Amino acid sequence: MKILTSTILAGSLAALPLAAAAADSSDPIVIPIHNWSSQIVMSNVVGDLMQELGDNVEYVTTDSQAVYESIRLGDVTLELEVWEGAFGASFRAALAKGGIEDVGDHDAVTREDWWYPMWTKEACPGLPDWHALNDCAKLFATPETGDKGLFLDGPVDWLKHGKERAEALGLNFVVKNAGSAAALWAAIGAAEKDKKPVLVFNWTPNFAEAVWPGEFVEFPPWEDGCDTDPSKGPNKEALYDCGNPAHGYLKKAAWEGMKDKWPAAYCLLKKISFTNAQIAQMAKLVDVDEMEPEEAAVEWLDANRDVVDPWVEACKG
Ligand code: TMO
Repeated sequence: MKILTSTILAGSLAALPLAAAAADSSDPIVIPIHNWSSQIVMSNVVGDLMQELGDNVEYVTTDSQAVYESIRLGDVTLELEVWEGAFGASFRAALAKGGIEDVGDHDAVTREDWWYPMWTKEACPGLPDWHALNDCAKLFATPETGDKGLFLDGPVDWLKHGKERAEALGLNFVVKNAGSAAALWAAIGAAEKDKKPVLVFNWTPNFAEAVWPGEFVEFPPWEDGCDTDPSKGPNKEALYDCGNPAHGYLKKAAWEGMKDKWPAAYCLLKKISFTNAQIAQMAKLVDVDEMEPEEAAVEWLDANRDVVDPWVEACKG
């Protein structure tokens, strides 16, 4: 009798893992696409891998701040590039409300801030210290900015608070938002011919670092709360008087329901971790080699099967 019971028990236990390892839902995994190249290529790379796992995938173009609310509500399934500088605040706000999950960090270390190509420093040798900016402001002037310098910030949805920062630190600069990432590269390219000083928003990892050696302006270092507590940073009455984090994270995020609805794809998302070099390469295939993002993803995957195959193998149902 005892033997019989344990046999039945062992049999039912053995059957459990099979029952528990439910297949991924056939509903499409919704992957958001934003307005910078590495994110678009990476989203296609990971979407292709999820299809290799048998999943259906759908891409939607979304605002890069509003996406965190969409993930929380389950309308979008995941986000592959949560940059601390640009999206930390929106991500934290969504986490606090619930429904979204931190799925861990990429290996990559990120920075997003005011940046110049190296020839700029010949005209303004006090850089990268931000204190040098005001003495050099006229070097960055354009017909529209008069005596003030021009800082070309990123597109508005990256929420860099450039205007607030210029104000908080008393910078003699006009801050304009670029309409697209391409407008930033065009501004650097136009300045390159005559080695004209130029100050634009840039980030790493990116293709740009291999094309134009350059540096970030060293602003007062980021302190947690610099965007919510005026007492942080050197100006005790203003927010945004700090640089963005100089060693920022790059995270992955998911809707909380993803792990149960698409366990294999979730397993893959957890394992994914790209390096600075891998992400810069994704951007280069589009911004330098002028491939379409979908082709760039296929090309990148072909060259990096050794990186991704162990993740896919480990997550196959
Ligand atoms: C969000 N970005 C990486 C372009 O700064």
